[in-house]
Amino acid sequence: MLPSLSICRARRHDEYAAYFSYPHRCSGCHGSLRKGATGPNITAEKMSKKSLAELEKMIYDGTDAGMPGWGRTGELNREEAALMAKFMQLPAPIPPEMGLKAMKATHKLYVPVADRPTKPEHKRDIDNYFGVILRDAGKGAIIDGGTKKTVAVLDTGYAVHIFRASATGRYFYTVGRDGKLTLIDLYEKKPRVVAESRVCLDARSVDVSKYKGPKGDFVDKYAVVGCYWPPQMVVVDGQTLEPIKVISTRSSTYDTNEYHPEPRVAAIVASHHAPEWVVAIKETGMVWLVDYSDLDNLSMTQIATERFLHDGGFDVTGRYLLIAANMRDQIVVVDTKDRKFVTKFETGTKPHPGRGANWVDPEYGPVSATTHLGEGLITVYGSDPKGHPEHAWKVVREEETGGPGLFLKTHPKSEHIWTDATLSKEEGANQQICVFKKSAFDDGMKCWKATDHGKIVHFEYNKAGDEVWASVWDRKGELIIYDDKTLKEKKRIKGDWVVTPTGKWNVYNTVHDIY
Ligand code: DHE
Repeated sequence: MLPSLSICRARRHDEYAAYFSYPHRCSGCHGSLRKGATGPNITAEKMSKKSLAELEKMIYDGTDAGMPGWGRTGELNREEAALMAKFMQLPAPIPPEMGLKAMKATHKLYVPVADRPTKPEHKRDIDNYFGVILRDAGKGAIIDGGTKKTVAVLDTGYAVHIFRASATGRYFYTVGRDGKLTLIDLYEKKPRVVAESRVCLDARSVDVSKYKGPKGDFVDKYAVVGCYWPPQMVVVDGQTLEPIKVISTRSSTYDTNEYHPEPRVAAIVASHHAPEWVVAIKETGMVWLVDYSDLDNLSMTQIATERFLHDGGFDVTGRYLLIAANMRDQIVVVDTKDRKFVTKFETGTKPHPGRGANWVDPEYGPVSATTHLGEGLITVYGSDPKGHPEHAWKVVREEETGGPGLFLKTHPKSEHIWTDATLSKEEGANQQICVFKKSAFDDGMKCWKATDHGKIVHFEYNKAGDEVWASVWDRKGELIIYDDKTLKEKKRIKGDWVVTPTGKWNVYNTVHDIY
C-alpha cells in the first residue's frame, strides 16, 4: 500500500514485512506516526522501554484494553509478530505526501456525464437500494431492498470503508482504506462504476455537497474525502471525481495548542441547511465547518471540542452534530446552525455510535444513543434542548448489552433499537443480536444467536423502516434480513460472492440522515 519512496527507510529485509503490515493492521488506531488515537502512543521511544518478548505477546495475543490479537485472528504468525515487535522499536517511517498532480494521474472517467442516462433505465426503487461492502473481496454490492435481488457486484477497491449516497440519491460514492474513491451510477440498468480516483494513501470518510438555497445550488456538485494519510481532505467534482482542491489538516491541538503532524480526518457529515461539510479532525479535537460555496476563497469555522474525535452523526433535527471523542470516553455536541461548541459529556469506555440512533423516549422526549468499544453498554442522552432542556445532553438511561460493540441503529417507524457485540471476547457473544424496545427500554434487551460463524456487525433499515439488515462478517459472509416488528428472520442473502460484508447503506436513509 505504501509507495516505494519510503521503502528505503526500512533498513533490513525482515523489516519490510512489518513495514507493510503496519498500515494494514495498526495505523488505523495508532496513526502512521504512531502517536496514538483510538489506540495508545506506540512511538519507538516508548516501545524501546518494553522487551521484545512483551511486545510480541501483545501483538500476537492482543490486550484487555481492546487491541485485537493478530496471532489469534490468524493474520500474523509467531515469526511475523516477532518482526513487528522489532519494527515497533525503530523510528516510524514517514509515508510520502500526495498532491493534486499525483491524484489527477489516478483519475479515470469511464462514463462522461453527457453519456449517462438522464432518467433511470429500470423500474426498481432506487431509494430502496442498498450498497453493501464486501470488504476483503475489494468489491461492493448493490442490492434491491424490495426484491432482495443483487443488481450488481462491482470492483470498488481495497477494503472499502463506507458508502455514501449522493444528495439526489442517484449515485453512491465509496471510499477504501487505500484512499480510492468510486462513483456508482444507480440510474443504469445494471449500476456501474462511472468514475474513480485515488486521493489519499489511507482514508475512511466521504460525503457530498447537499445544499440548495439562497447561496446557490450545490446538490451533488462536489464530494469530499477525509484522508488519514496524508492528513488532509480533498474536494473532488461530484459528477466526475476529478480532484479539485486539497485542504491540509496539519494544525494544533485544541487544548495545548501544540503542532500535530498527523491530524486525521474522521467522520464527515454534509449540512442540510448551509453549504458546509462538518468535518471531525481526530487528533487535534477540532470540528471544522468547511464552506464549499467559494473554494477559491475558502472559509471555515474551527470549533474546539475534544481530542480523538471518531464517528458520529446528526440529532433528529439535523442541527446538532453528536460525535464520539472515544479515547476521552465522551460525546461532543456541536451546534451547526449557531456554529459553536455546545457541550461534552462522559458516557462509558470508548463510545462508538457509528452515525448514532435517534428516537423519542416516553419519559425524556427526543434522545440519541451510543454503544461502546470498551464495554457492553448502551448510553442514552437527551437531544432536544428546545422541548426538553432539562434532559438535553445529559445521560438519561444506561443498559448493559451483549458485550463491547461497534454499532447501533433505529428508524423513526421502528419500535426497536438494534445493537451488535462485535468486539466481545466471550464465546458466541459476538454472534448475537440484541434489541431494546423504545417504549420499555428499562426492561432490558432481547438477544438471540444469529449465526454460528463469523461475527455480527452493523445494521441498516430499509426505506420503509420495517426491515433490518445485519451482516455476518467472515469470508463465508451472509446478510440477514429481519422483520423489525416481529423480530423474525425473513431472508438470508448468501453466496460465494458475499465475502466479509461489513457496512450497508440504504439510499433513502443515507440521503436523509435517518438513523
Ligand atoms: Fe470504521 C465508520 C474509522 C475500524 C466499519 N470508521 C467510520 C468512521 C471513521 C472510521 C472515522 C466515520 C466515517 C464517517 O461517518 O464519515 N474504523 C475507523 C478506524 O480508524 C478503525 C477503528 C481502525 C481502522 O484501522 O480502520 C475502524 N471500521 C473499522 C472496522 O474494523 C470495521 C468494523 C470494518 C472495516 O471496514 O474495517 C469498520 N466504520 C465501519 C463502518 C462505518 C465506519 C461500517 C460506517 C457506519 C455507518 O453506519 O455509517
